[in-house]
Amino acid sequence: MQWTFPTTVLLLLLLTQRIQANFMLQRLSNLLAQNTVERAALCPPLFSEVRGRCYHYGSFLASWFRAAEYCHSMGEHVSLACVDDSVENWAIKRWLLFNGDHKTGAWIGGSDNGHHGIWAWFPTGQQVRFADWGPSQPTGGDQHCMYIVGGMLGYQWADLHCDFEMNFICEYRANQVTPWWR
Ligand SMILES: [Ca+2]
Repeated sequence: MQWTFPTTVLLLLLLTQRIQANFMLQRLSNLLAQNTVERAALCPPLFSEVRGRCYHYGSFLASWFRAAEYCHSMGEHVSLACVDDSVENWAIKRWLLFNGDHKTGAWIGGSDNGHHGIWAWFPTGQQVRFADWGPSQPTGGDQHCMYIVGGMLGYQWADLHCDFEMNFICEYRANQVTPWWR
């Protein structure tokens, strides 16, 4: 094979990108490992460590607001769970599959109360960026509270009337984020 100039440049470019990607992956996995160790040690009693975060499964039925109040009563920095990204979403789904009640859903911290159609995480005020709405969800209308659908429906998200009573998920330190600005 003739090593023409463009071929050599292309090969060098590919090689550089591969080295960079490997380096970034290594750094990311180091960071995740560090984070997991640090946070795991910080889970308070009654909370389960799930991929470096701490959750409590509220196994009695409550409205969304009552569930939020119960989470707050568990201590400082505890609120309804906020699902920040697909990694956390998958971790929670898997955890629910083994630890949740399949006959009911689980409230989480998303709501469009008072700003209909704009979903935000109530514990943090951050708008919902990553989302995992189930088919035809959110319904809208007078359904303003977010939950993870239970059973065999894939644990995707849906909205429902906030006064419906179901199980819920509290998260420790869900609200430790950068303050948002309008
Ligand atoms: Ca709905």
